[in-house]
Amino acid sequence: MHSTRKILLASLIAAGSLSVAQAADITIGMAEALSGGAAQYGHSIKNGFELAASEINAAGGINGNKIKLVVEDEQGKKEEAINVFKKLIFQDKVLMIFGPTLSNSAQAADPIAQAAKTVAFGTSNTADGITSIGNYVFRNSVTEADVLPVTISTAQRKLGIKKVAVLYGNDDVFTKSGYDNFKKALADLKVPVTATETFAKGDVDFKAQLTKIQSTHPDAIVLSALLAEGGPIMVQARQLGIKLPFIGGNGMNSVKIFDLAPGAASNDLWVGSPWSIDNNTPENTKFVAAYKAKYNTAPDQFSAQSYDAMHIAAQALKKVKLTGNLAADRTALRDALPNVKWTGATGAFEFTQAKNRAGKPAGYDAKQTAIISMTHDGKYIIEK
Ligand code: 1QQ
Repeated sequence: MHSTRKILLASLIAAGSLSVAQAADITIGMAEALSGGAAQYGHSIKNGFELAASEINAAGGINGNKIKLVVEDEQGKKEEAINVFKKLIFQDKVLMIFGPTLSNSAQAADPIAQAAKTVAFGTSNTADGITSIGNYVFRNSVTEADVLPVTISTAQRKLGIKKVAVLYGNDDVFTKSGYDNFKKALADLKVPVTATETFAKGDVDFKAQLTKIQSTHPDAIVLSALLAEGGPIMVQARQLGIKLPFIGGNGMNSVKIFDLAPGAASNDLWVGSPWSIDNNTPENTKFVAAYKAKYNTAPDQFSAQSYDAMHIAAQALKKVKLTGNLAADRTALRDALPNVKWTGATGAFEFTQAKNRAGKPAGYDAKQTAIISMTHDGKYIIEK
């Protein structure tokens, strides 16, 4: 650069009339549950995003622009998710939003992003129907509809289960959707259900349901729960002498279960996800090492999914020529995202377009292969 221009530029920056760093930031919103029961997931998710963003920025950013994350706590509550989405979209003027943590919140808040033509990208929403909201709604979390049939059939093949009892939360979008999909998978595989019991968010005593289940002599308990209830359910089952395997959904696939149900209480829990800490691909090995180095703890599938999601968004952003016109830039990012193919910590990834209730093309789901794992002595072990 010519030296007089350099001086002019420097004085403009000093005078505050031009901010090179700010002008070049790509502002991305992150709305996750960082307090309340779902914070068990939210913090892992936040860590994954921040790790990926720091890697991308350290490597020079996106076409020279740095990613700046605006972090908001949606508390795992749908009203709060709506508030936070509005703040990020209209006040912070983010280019896109990652989150929210729960499908329950996504179902409430994603329509705000859709109406504002701003991408809402979930990394942990697995219930049916989320991406039917519209074409600005994306997720890289594989749905319960895709994973649960594989979990059930693997457990059936390896455990020889003939009949199961079902326990699920009946007041949450994800736990209800998990129930629907478990029910369908069990019917498809002709596994009879000996009892179906329910609970609600915030419940702490599950002994009545577990005792009833015990009296029907199932070979396993199929559980659609979030950790806040799923942890105590496993503890109380073991206290009642129920040593049966549990077959869980996405909510039970977190290392936090080993804290919530310590020792043998968390043994024999079957779950499915594209990610496993023992999947020794170069991408995953690099992710696990980088995560451990930064956070001094092991990652889980929730951090792996958010880590990959940030890299997926970065791939799309590389193709977008940002103009500074927010509406145009938001739409250009939306248009670039569906074409991204990425191999990350969770393996090979691409999007597949979902349909809305009228059968018309809507948002985008993940196309990935599930790995089934079973817990033993504080670890998830791959079951083939
Ligand atoms: C959903 C889920 C939860 C387990 C996310 C934390 O899968 O709400 O869809």
